Amino acid sequence: MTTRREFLIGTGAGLAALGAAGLGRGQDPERIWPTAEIIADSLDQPRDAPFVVSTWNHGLPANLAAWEILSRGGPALDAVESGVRVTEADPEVDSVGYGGRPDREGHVTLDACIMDQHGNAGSVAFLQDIMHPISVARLVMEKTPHVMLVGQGARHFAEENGFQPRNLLTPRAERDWKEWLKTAEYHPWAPASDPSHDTISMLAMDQGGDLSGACTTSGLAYKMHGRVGDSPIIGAALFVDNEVGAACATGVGEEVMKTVGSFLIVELMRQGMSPAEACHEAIARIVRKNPAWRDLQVGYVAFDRKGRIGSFAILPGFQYAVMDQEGNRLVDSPSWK
Ligand code: SD4
Repeated sequence: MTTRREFLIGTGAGLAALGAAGLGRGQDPERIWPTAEIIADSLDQPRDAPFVVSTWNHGLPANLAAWEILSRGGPALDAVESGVRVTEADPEVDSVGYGGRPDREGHVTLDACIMDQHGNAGSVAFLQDIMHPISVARLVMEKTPHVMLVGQGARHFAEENGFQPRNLLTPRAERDWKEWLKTAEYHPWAPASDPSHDTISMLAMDQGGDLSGACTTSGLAYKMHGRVGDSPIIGAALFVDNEVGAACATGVGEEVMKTVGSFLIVELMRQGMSPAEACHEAIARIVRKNPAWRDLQVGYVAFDRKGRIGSFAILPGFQYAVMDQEGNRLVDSPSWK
């Protein structure tokens, strides 16, 4: 395995990364580079398009739907929309779309965004009763002069465009919510006991080399009514720049928003960092500022134009799914802790 020292000495990118990370006086360099795995990660090698990357293990079936489009030369934008629609429609996934956990008042409220190779973006937040917020976000991008619609306005727009409203609160989610109400203890920052179910963020490069991304979620379980997380915020949960690469997030949205994580990662890649290094630095920004970081989970995954993929999380347990010519597989992310 490459050691940290070999890496830093052996690659210009490593040195550039250390410089860009801006090691301050008194900062412990071991905390800036806590593991060697980020460098040893074999996904940090160039790969041919097309490929698709998505968060958590529900990314595996979502990738398959995206691959159906990518493998026949279809656009990355269609691929990411179709991919995450699989998760939105799955009642077993309790953190996205239908079957998502409600807020503390029992309402399932959804956030989503999408971004294409031209830098166009669309987003919906606090949307209720619509199964596929990602498709509404795409229509906001394509049919309106705006980027974001929220709440009732987003719902009216969806209905005007043929989306049928339906109750998204499944009996299972309702039962769990009623159980939660008995204590109503709210620890949104605590890592989920089952970390395999969370927001889906997906990034793809198509055969033509164009990039797109999508992100969709029901947000933090039992959140305050009206709370919106990072998932519909362009630059926070998702950012795509066709010249550089793409990045996306999962986890405690407040931390991602405060550090504008995905935009930061893409900009760090533009300055020469690898995707793994850039994800690591975005996590470092959270850890350095928030003394409570041990109780927070945030995970980032990103790729650059060469097809190098990288990730980093605050806590162990974050996984992402990658599909390319080699197949569809789940990858353990390195983490700070
Ligand atoms: C949010 N980022 O609403 C979402 C939740 C999430 O993995 O991603 N969980 O803050």
